This record gives sequence, C-alpha cells and structure tokens, in this order.
Amino acid sequence: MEDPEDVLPPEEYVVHWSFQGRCSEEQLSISKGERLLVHAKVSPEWWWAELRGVFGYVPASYLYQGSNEDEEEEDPWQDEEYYCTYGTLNLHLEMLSDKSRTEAYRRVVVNNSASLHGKVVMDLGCGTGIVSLFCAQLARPAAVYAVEASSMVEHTRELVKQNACEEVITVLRGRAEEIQLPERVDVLVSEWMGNCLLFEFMVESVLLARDRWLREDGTMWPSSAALTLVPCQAHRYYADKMAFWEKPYGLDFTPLQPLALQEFFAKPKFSHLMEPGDRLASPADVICLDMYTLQVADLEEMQGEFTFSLEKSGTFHGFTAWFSVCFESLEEGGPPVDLNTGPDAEPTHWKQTLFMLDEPVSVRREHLIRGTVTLRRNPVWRRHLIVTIHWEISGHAQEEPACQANPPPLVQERDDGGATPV
Ligand code: GJV
Repeated sequence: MEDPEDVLPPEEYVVHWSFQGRCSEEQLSISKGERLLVHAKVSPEWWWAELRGVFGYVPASYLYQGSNEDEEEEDPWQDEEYYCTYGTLNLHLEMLSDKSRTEAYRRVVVNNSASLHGKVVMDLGCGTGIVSLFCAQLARPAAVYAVEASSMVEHTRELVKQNACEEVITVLRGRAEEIQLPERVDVLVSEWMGNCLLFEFMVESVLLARDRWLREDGTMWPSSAALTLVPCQAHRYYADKMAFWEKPYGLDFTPLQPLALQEFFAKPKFSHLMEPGDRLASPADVICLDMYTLQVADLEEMQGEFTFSLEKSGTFHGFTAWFSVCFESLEEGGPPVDLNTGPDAEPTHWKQTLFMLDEPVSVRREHLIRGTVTLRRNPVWRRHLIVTIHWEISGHAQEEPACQANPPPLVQERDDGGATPV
C-alpha cells in the first residue's frame, strides 16, 4: 500500500458469508450482503479491503464480484420464505401462547373499549386474527380491516365466522403495501416487532400503511418503541461455548477456540434469558422510535449512545439487548399500556439477545463503559439487521467492535424445524 504506483484501482466485491475479523490481526468484520472495495490481493487467501472508510484484511473466499446474477434472481425481501413460515401454525402458536405479548394487546383493547366505539381499525399482519377478534368482541368499532399476506388468512376468515365477528371484521388477503381499503382508518394496530426490535423489518410495512391509510389524527399501536442495552456477565454461555475447549477429556482443544469465536460469538445469541444477577449496570434505552414520525429511510441506519456506570465488579462478557413498546391511550391522559421484553418482565417468546465480546474483560464497580450501538439494515437482504457495538472502559479505548452481528435467516432463527434455511 506504501507505493501508489503498485496500487490498482479498487474493485467492488460483495460479502458472501459473514466473517468476524480480529482487530489484533488487522482484519475487518464483514456481513453477508455488504459491499466493499478490494485494494490489494495480498495473497490467495487474504485481501486488503476497505469497508466504509476502514481498511483491513478479509478472507478472499468470503467475497464475490459485485454484478452477480444470482443476486438479481433472489428476492431481497425473501417474501416467499417469509410468508411461508407464517402459513403454518408453528409461529402462530408461539406468538399466541406468549401471554405477555397477547395479553398486552388485549389490555390495549379493553382499556380503550369505550373510545374504540365507532372507530375504524386496521390490523396489519393479523395472523390468526386475534387482535381483530379482541377489538370486535371487547369493543364496538365500526369496522376492522384484518390484513394478512400468508395463507393462514384463509383460516382467519373461518375463525372470524366461527366467533360471529364477520359483521365487523373484514379479512383481506395480501401484502399491506398492496391491498386497498374502502376508507382510511382511525387506528393502525400491528405486532411487527422482531428480535432486537427491528429484525424482519416488518416495521417498514407498518410505516407505509400509516402514510397511506391512517387518518391525520389517527392512532398508532404501538405508538413508540425502545431498544434497551446492558453490559452483562454470561458465565454459563462462555463456559459452554468457549472454555469448554480448554481441556475436554483431559485434552488440549484450544486450537478450536478461534473457530468457536466465529461460530458462537460472531452472531448474537437469540433466545437468551438473562438472569437478574448477570447485569453489571442499570439498563439504558439506546434507541427510541416514535411511530408517528419515524420514516422508512431512517431504518437504514440508527445509532444510539450509552454510558454505563458499573454497579458491581465481575466479568464483562457482553451486552444484552431487548425492546419495549408503548401503546398510548385513545383518551387524553388515559393510562398507556407497556409491553416489555426485558429480564425483569414476564418472559416473552422474544426473550433477550446476547452480544458476546471476543474476550471477557474483568471489570470493577467504579468503571464506566461508554460507546455506541449502530443498527444497520443489510443493504441486500432487507429483512436483516447488522448490529455493531463500539465500547471503551473508563476511557481506555477498545478499537475493536464488541460484536458485529448479522442475525441468521429468519427460519433458522425461529427454530422452525421443518423450514429450509434461506
Ligand atoms: N402485509 C401483510 N401481512 C404481513 C406483512 C405485510 N406487509 N408483514 C408481515 N405480515 N412481530 N415480527 C404478517 C405475517 O404473515 C405474519 O402472519 C404476521 O404478519 C407477523 C406477525 C409477527 N411478526 C413479528
């Protein structure tokens, strides 16, 4: 790189597989779908590349040249797989049996039953129709438009009939972006939240529907959302996935630890249940969304900052993240309803998300952990999210991102046994 004469024009490549780089070896962390510039093909295995202004080595075999035809053939929304997974009962059972979630939506309807009288409601992504049925049975809205794109919708129609709600509920099959409603709505309700709040990016459909179908003074349910973070210990997970290789059956398997790092710590651990004693500080909201003002373009990249003042000494293994949403009342000054998926609330099917550091750090009570968290939408796979956390302790800079994570494809993540990974 020293002699500009040797430098060829950089070539654009696309990341085929995510890779967690080691800062100590000047490697970059790259996520599937990202585009980067290759400046020098230093060896057959390692190339010198640039990603958003940062230089480092990347494994050559993880890249492919930009104009790949496969990419054009594949739907960046992966809608076929996405709606297919909602066409069977598995996920609906998981969501419906999540009492905190489902009862939060019921409470919203019950608390607002008087104000819902005569109102027009859109239930976006109604699934089996539970929220629409709550509205029809517990309040007296003028109309409920239940919109659902998966094939489950045919059963939803039947459930609406079976529960004698067909006068009020109109079930519409199709993507919310494409369906036509006969009128604008007073309330847009949806359960769109994914892991780490945004994964799946169903929120985009909600924002587009808001701009198209919600009346000027209409209500969004949920009305706001927040992502919360806390530095934490994770002794058990660390022992199971990393320390394990130190002496299994009396043998030294430590050469497998870099592989373990890549396999278990480079991606976030979904479905983590953080134990109350594992937190090192008080949790903080790092990103807050106002569902009235949020724009689709804002979803491309969001950044939050944090300063945690450690409340106890221990081992800093990573960060745990979760979200909460708030449903404002239709009445002025009426009580809002909160749905919190954090470790202090009733567990939900989302559980929490754990981001492991490359290496644990011993920390003391008086330490500060400061940094930023960036949620970047995958530029190719539009339902995917890349989370990068930069942090430092008490002013000693750690150059390395704590964890750069590209959640696995939906079907894997949902532990949906029968589905083929995307
Ligand atoms: N239009 C219609 N139905 C949708 C859409 C859309 N744009 N997006 C998702 N759904 N909280 N992460 C449906 C999907 O088929 C499923 O039944 C439900 O909404 C997802 C709800 C839970 N997912 C989530």
